[in-house]
Amino acid sequence: MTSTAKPARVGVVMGSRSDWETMEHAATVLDQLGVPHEVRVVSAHRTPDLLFRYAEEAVGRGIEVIVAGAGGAAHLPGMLAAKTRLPVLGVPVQSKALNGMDSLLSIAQMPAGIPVGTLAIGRAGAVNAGLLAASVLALHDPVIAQALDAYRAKQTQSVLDQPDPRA
Ligand code: RP5
Repeated sequence: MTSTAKPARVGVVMGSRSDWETMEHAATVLDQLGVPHEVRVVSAHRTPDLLFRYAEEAVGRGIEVIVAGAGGAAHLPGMLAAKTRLPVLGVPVQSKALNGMDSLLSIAQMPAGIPVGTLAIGRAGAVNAGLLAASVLALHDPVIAQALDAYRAKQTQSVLDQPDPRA
C-alpha cells in the first residue's frame, strides 16, 4: 500500500502482522503529512531472504528512510541497517513477556559501525519515527517541511487552547 499514487519515499516495515497495532501510528502520521510511504511485513527470522531483498532494493526503488518496528529479539531494524545505507529508524514494539524492554535493547544496542536510530517503546516511538522520517525528507522538500511546521503549530495550539486538564 502507498499513501498516494506517488512512489513511496518511506518504507514502514514490521516483523509481524501483530506489530501493525503499533506501527499504524507511524503510517498515520506519514499520511497526515502527505509523505508517500509503503507498509510491509518483513520478518528477520521468518522471511530472511525477503529482508535482504527489501534492504538491497530500497535505494533503487526511491525509498529514502526506513521505519522498522519489531518486538522481542528484535533483529529487523539492525539487519535492515546492515544491508542498506539508508537511515533506519527502529521502533521497539511492546512485547508481552518483557513489556518491550527486550525490543528496546535489541534495537538500541547496535555495535559501533551500523547505526539504528531508536525511538521509544510502542505508540510514542511509532508516532515519532513517522515524524522523524518526515523531518529527514523535509531537509530537501519544502512541501513536507511546511506540513511538519503546521503539524507542530497545531499541536502547540491544542495545548494552549486547553490549559485546564479537567475541562
Ligand atoms: C517479532 O516477534 C515481531 O516483530 C513481533 O513483535 C514478535 C511476535 O510476532 P508474532 O508471533 O506475533 O508473529 O518478530
